[in-house]
Amino acid sequence: YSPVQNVKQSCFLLFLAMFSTFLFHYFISRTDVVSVTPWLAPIVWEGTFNPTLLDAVYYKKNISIAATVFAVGKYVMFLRNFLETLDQHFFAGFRVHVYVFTDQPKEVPKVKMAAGRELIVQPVPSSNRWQEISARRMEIIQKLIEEKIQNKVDYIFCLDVDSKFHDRWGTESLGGLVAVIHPGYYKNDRSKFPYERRTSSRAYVAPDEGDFYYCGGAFGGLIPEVLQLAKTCRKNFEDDAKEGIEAAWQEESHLNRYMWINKPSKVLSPEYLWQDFKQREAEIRTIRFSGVVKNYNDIRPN
Ligand code: UD2
Repeated sequence: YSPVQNVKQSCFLLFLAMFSTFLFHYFISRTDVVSVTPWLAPIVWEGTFNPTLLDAVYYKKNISIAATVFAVGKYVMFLRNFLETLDQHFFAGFRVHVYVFTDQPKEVPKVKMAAGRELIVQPVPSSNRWQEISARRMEIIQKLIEEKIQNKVDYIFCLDVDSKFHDRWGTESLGGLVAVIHPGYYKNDRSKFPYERRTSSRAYVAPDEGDFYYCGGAFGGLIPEVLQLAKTCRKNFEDDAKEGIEAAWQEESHLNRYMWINKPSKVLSPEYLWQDFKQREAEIRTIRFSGVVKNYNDIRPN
């Protein structure tokens, strides 16, 4: 070897090492956000996982996933966009069963799903109180799991219909119990979270308690874990109702209480439920799923 060639080769290797470190830090690890909870559950952000590797792991397991969505009253108008974008981005390439609960089965758009994916429409009663529609979801999810899907699917995600997908939501989101950090409060101190603060409610969370404020509009996990969550939230909601109490944010308040006691094993960043009316922040490198802008007065029954 000539000394010049040696120096050239060392420089090249040094450049390669520096470049791969840069790539790793930029694409695989994040230093601008918290990516693990104090109980060592991952917090999933773009750049903290390798999608190809994860998909390969789960393809081998031949998993199937259920998604539930409710479209009661005027909310049927959101279904087409929700379903079309779900088919494109939600567990693309995996077996997915989408359960649509509605009071108007004939109005459900006939969206053609990709191979291996199915759309199942289930009738539910209408209601003239939006709070009841939102809250009764836990009861219906409990029944769906117990009566239909317990031995059929591995994971379930329960999603708000007034939303759409924009980017991958896939195997990186899988876990025993999965919660999504609410985009409205992720920068706030926990004393500011809109938990139920009345001690008389079963959803009560004290000012010095709580980890994150989670969304009611997206949660999931393994079937037995979500069954336990749905059963508990439903019972607490109903027991509160018998005493004339409705938690501040209905089932979202009960879900937050549940997640404080039963820590989620995976936490999804606000990329997994952004709100279209909010300006995108620097740490949000991608928006995977977001709530569309809506006028409550036009669409809610009360
Ligand atoms: C928040 C939560 C929502 C729920 C609610 C509780 C997010 C992004 N959203 O949203 O999940 O916890 O607070 O108050 O975390 N629905 C109907 N018909 C109706 C009313 C509601 O089908 O007339 C269904 C529909 O699937 C909708 C969901 O219930 O997506 C939640 O209702 P919302 O979107 O009006 O609640 P919102 O935006 O206050």
